Amino acid sequence: MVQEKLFEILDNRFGKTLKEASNEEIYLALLELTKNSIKKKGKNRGNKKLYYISAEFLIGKLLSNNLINLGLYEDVKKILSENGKELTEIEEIELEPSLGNGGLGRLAACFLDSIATLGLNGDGIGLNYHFGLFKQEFQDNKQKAVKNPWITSDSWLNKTDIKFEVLFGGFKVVSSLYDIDVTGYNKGCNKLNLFDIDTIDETLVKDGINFDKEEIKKNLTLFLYPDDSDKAGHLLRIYQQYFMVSNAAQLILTEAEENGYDLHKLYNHVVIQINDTHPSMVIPELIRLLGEKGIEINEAIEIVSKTCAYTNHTILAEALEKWPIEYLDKVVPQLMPIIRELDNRIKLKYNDEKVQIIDKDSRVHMAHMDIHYGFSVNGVAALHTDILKNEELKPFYNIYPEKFNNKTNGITFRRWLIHCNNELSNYIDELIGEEYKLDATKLENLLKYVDNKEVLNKIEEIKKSNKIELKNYLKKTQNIDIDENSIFDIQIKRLHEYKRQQMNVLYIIHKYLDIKNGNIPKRPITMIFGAKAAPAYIIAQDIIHTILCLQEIIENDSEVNKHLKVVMVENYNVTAASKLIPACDVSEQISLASKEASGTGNMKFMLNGALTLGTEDGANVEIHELVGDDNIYIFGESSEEVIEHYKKGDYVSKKYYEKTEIKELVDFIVSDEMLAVGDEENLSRLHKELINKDWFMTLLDLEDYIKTKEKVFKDFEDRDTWNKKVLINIAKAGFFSSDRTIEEYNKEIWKL
Ligand code: 26V
Repeated sequence: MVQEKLFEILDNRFGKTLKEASNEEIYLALLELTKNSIKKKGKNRGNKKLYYISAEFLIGKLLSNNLINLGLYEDVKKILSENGKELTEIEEIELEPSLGNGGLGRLAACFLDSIATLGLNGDGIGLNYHFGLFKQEFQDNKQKAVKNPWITSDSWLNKTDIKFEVLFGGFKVVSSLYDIDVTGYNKGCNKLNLFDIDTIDETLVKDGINFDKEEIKKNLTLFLYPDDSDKAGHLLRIYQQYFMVSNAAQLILTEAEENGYDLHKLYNHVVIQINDTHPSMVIPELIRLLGEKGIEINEAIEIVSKTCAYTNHTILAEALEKWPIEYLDKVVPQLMPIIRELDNRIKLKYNDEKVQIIDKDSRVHMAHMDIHYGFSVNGVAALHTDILKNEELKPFYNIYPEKFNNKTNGITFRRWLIHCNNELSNYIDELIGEEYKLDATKLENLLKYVDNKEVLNKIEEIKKSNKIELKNYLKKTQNIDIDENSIFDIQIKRLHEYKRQQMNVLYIIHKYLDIKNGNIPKRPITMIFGAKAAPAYIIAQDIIHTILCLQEIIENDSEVNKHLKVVMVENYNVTAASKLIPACDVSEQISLASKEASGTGNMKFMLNGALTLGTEDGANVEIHELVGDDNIYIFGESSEEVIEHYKKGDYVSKKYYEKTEIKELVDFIVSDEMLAVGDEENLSRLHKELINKDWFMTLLDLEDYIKTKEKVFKDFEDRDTWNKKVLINIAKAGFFSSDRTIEEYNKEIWKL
């Protein structure tokens, strides 16, 4: 069946057989075949619909995932290989959209997969950024950001004829709606709706990612998170956010009216999940639009409050959006009277400055609006939700204890096991059947093999073959050679000081100096990083520079390079993640306790049989509980201790720096070796930062980190015991299926 269809498309479009067709032609044919097969699948329906509004959807490439979800993957793979073609090579033709930044955007993509898989009626709403976040290149040991175009004439993107008008202060734009089909595994489809405008001018982008930020009609959807280090950048983000939510609100009301729903009872038919604060203006916008339809303000506020739910993804103060009234007055003057009214009601009721929407500096706290005027507030891991309740959002929790709830994040196993580690998932099928694909907790059936030497060896063999695949991938993409017999230790995530890549850097320096002193590790170690840094985040750029300099020094040191290798993967994205994760031995999850809301990479690594080296932070806490002390490596101060340090202001990095062992490592950053390959400005800025500030307490946990990591590497040598730990991690990963997370959202929040 599939074979005939594929042959037919190739013949009709290109007049070629599969054997004759190029990879590009095969990709286009598979795109058509997949889209046809999606059309035949029904759309998930229901009397109530979820709208998941998010500034980010980090969907990754879609071909293989859609094939898996449609049940065509194995057939297509086989047909291709019978004709001398490789699906993995066809996959390379597809461009990866970078419509997301990190965890928050990837979570939204996993959620769409699970919502569709569970047959739930729910669509995503976001923006169609032409150049996404940015593409990372390395030049002179530094990150260079360039545009990442991904929209091609034949793609997953469908243009609809839906258009809305969006009014900004002083001018109006007309939107166009595009959509991408979201295929559920075995079940019906949903949509990811992406709004855009037709007047975008891609030629505005000249050097790198710089463009004229004032020309809103031409630049509105060029980039995600355009550099917001200045006022024009902030204003552009508000334009984007309002454009997203005004379109969302209009789409929601249009669909409700088409379905004949009573707008007075909108909450019986619609639920809106506000993904972090970027879509928060949907609250005043919906109130405004209901007002235009003749619903008076008290009722409109009540309707909207029963319709909207908010997810918090971070406790970092700088990421909690507070927009100056002056900016909102300029961009969305029609919303300000409503926001003022919402704030007045709170000020009349509560005499506590901490819960006001508009503060004394005339800034609008978006999260505060969400909490007061939404019916649910959730954190993304148990510890994170506890911190929200007891620390960050405590005054709100005191007012609305019933609104607060936890939804521990999850990942879709279709992408993060079946696709990225097909060999392992096929082997798991053999061992315990396929039930786990729809009920992930069934992975626990693997536990009966914990002492089965044959199974453990096979799992080790699969890991080895994934390591070889990664080796080939890095050779091809970056011309870097790595040794598959070394330990692969991987830290991949956005670059941020709280995630403490710089602590890992200090470990590498420790190891480098140790090897120089003649302490040769039993087995070579490959330390792999992948991370993009926000272009305006200076210290993050400095950390990337430091990693790249270390990579160069170690590579060129013949005494050391046999035992230690540093690799910084260029342009870390979903595609790279799917090569890196299955090949990993040690998963670095080393954020300062209390700061990582959840993490989801930690779950992907666990599922693919890497052991976690981590702090008691985010979902690491839950991983620890699931696998037990023997199957994870935990170090560092607890979140309670860290929070105490912040309260007392008693962490002084200099005190730690003065210890000789630590001083030596920190000072290496500005050593002659480093200065010979690096830039003094960057290196000494990081050096000073660590000694004089170190806001995220790198030096606090450094010694414990080094000690624990040494134990990890030592334990790796006992292959049987290690493999047993690996198996236990895989078996216990079922809890982190996003199907479980979405079932909880639906049962406790959405009630679809
Ligand atoms: C905020 C800002 C504000 C400044 C401009 C750039 C920017 C970009 C993104 C954000 C939102 C950050 C929130 C976020 O990504 N949180 C992550 O969410 C994941 C999914 O819940 C979670 O696993 C990660 O721990 C959390 O950091």
